[in-house]
Amino acid sequence: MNIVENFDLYAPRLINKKELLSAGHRACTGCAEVLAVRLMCKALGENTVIASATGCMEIVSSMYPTTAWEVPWIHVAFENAAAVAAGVEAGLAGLRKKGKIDDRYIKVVGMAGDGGTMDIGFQALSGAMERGHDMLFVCFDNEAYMNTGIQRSSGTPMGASTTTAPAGKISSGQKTWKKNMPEIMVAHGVSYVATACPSYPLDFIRKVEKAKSIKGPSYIHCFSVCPTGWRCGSHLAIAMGRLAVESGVFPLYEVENGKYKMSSEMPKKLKPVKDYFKAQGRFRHLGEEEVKTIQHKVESEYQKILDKAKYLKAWD
Ligand SMILES: Cc1ncc(C[n+]2csc(CCOP(=O)(O)OP(=O)(O)O)c2C)c(N)n1
Ligand code: SF4
Ligand SMILES: [Mg+2]
Repeated sequence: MNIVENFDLYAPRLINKKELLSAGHRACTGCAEVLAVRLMCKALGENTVIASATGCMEIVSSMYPTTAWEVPWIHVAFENAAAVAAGVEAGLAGLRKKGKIDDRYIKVVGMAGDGGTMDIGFQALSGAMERGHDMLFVCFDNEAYMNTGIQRSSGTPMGASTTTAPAGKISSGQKTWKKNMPEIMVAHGVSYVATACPSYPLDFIRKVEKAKSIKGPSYIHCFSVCPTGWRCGSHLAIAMGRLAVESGVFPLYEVENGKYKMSSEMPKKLKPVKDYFKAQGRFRHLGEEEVKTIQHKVESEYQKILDKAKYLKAWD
């Protein structure tokens, strides 16, 4: 039977049709981050409690007096999503022990942007992961502080122009390499760490389902294309995510109990980074030499992951 022609027959087995982030939110047109949140909710299902830091996904989903959330959802400060999620998890465990709630498994999830994860929320996340809470944390990385006006974060890639690291006569945008957050989580001994991108929805859902099944801490780093902040067409969000993966800028892989595995979505041969840069205004000022330096860095970082997963060099 042809899966494409008989999609309706197969789709229910692949994707939960129920929307737990409803339509009517206020995300920008073409926002890949809100698509990722939708997919995450589908994979998690109803027995979920989410603690969400201040950031785009909070701003667009909970404008008073409305909400797009169909699961229990707590809006917390910019810096403490992981601490609140850890507290909810401990509270639920206590209530269960006292027989005050039923035995149903409830997944507790903390979520934040790159700023709320890698910068100001880092301490809370590090503590929650180190204490081994039974929770998932998802970083929605759009590579800057977007909802407050595109300020740089430690997730902003080298060379990208932002309002606080602008490209101009005396500066060429971001001056530092992107913080490697998935590797920092691996170093915490987190049971399951994965990178994911909504341009690959089935891979994305599979990874969230996997994290849900893990008893203990898990972490997903989600590449979230932001057409507004990256200055690319809103129709390009899915293509941009694919190019980031295909060029090795954002490799898809997972680490289960320290064991690395490349995702099958990774191509045998990487595309040049300049193909990924081309349609984005934030990289438009970069010269040939700067792009070359970034290309080298991308290749060497990618090779490190391949080595850990014992793969051959992808561009050989
Ligand atoms: C202590 C504190 N400092 C600053 C702010 C203002 N603020 C709210 S969200 C935000 C940036 C969020 O960036 P990120 O976590 O990357 O999420 P995004 O908006 O990109 O989704 C800032 C600076 C705040 N709420 N609290
Ligand atoms: S600013 Fe970017 S991440 Fe935020 S809602 Fe708009 S497109 Fe999405
Ligand atoms: Mg951000």
